[in-house]
Amino acid sequence: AGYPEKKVTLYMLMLGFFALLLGTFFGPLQALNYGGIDAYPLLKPLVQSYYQGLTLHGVLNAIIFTQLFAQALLVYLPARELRMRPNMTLAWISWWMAFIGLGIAAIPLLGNAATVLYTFYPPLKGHWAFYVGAAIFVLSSYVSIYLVLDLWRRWKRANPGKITPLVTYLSLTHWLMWFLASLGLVVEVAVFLIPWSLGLIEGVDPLLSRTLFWYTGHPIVYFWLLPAYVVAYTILPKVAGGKLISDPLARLAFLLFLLFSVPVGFHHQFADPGISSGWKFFHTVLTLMVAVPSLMTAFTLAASLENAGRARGGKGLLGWIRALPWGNPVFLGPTLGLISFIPGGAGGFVNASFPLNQVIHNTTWIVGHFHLQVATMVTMSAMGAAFFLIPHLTRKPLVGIGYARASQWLWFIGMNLMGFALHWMGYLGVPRRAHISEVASQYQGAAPFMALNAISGVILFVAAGFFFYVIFATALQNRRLPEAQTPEIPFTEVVSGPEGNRVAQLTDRVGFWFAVAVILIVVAYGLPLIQMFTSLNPVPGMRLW
Ligand code: HAS
Repeated sequence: AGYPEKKVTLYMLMLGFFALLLGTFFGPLQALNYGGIDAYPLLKPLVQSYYQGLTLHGVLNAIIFTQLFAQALLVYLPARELRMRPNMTLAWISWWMAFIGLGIAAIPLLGNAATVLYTFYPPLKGHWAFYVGAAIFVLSSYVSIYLVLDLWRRWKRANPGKITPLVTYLSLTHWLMWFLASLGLVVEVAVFLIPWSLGLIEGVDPLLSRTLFWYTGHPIVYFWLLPAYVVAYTILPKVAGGKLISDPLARLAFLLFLLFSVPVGFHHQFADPGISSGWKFFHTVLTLMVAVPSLMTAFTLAASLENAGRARGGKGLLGWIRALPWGNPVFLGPTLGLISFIPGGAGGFVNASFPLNQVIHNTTWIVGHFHLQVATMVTMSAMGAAFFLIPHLTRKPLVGIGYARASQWLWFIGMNLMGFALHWMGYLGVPRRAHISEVASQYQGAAPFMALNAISGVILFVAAGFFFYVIFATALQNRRLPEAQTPEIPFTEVVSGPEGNRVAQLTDRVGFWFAVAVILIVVAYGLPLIQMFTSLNPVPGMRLW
């Protein structure tokens, strides 16, 4: 009763998982399509086409679920850590904006009037209600940004000179990064797509729209990733039975994300004419920079897990791995996610390299990449978090721990098989986003991988069934523990803390680093955008500008 913010957090979380439930439903249909089986006619008249299903799948899973998870987790955790209450009126306003925005966007999506895929590239045009709903939904995240900024400022005022506590620091940098990152999408939708879909302007420039989209579209993947990293850095080591090795390294990784997440979008546009090779190369270099904090994360987390395994009595070179709590679903989600993130990240380097990208661009390779990244790493971390968050928020103990465990192993196996199959199919030239079922057999050599992809779709269907059973049965049961037995949030302790640490002190100058991030963006995007807006140099060439 003493924590009204629990309710709004639960509502955010459950709305997100509800979106994931609907969106996930289409995944196996997508996988079957590549296996040569078109199941979409069975859904008529509810769903008209493969492309409508794909749009629902992408929007609900990648855009809606991920944002709601961030809004639930990264407002609540800092509030808990600082022992402060977020502004409750605004917290509810953010939930209502998300809910109403989603509702408005859902009407054209379900009515097949916004079958524009989750990237909604012009000249594909959706109904105006889709863009307006999406805008309201995204703007609700601005309220979350304000909530965390406000918590942090109040805490700083009460604790002058002290270093921001870890979870709050990580959440704050995540939200500041998102503020900078989201501006491209906001401009694209508000200035171009809404007026265009209402008939107020005649047309839009596809290159400019794609550039604005990818300005947001790459950092958005870190907006999805960082909540999972917060779970991995600040919860997982404790759940594993150990401590986080280094608090300052975690801060440094998030600071690098603030600096380097945004100015990289051209790596999605290597194949676009109208952007010079020089700028594409510049963004390639920055893309490799933004992989550095993930490589640091791999080191810090592997060392922290080793610390945990040894604390649990694990011996020898690899014995510590066996000693980890492989039966605990809260551990399984983020850990299996991280393991999948290794091949996913390696594939990212292939994507980012200018020449190699030509081989795999617009093939199912990309789909394999992001299913390991967002559908495995991010989603499994959210699932693991749900297994402790829902009992914590509701005082209702987890129902069906065996199903919870099985859901994580099956999700991991299904996604990795699928990731493998999709990468290989892409390498053989199978296009992504293709209603391919009737001609699937014509792709020489791809048949075994297509079959594997379809099988993994079925495994994932079972995994999803188990997972949603656990969380909805937990949340909807009548049993409630007494107040005194409320499960605590397993915040981790650290081996080396921020006190007296120069790196931690430097990273805490948040205003300064925010300004540096702005400068980097202006350098990486300023001139190309001015050129596009003014059409001064529409011809691609080798020169930088
Ligand atoms: Fe990506 C396309 C490059 C990361 C998502 N990416 C996409 C798309 C999505 C996406 C959705 O350069 C498709 C968009 C569309 O529809 O067109 N991506 C990268 C690079 C990285 C990367 C270099 N991507 C992500 C993340 C995503 C995501 C994260 C979602 C959350 N991506 C690209 C490029 C394209 C692209 C091109 C465009 C391609 C094209 O042609 O269209 C890097 O940030 C990856 C760094 C990751 C690592 C891995 C570190 C490993 C860790 C785990 C350690 C494990 C431990 C466990 C500790 C370096 C941290 C140990 C456990 C024990 C038990 C021992």
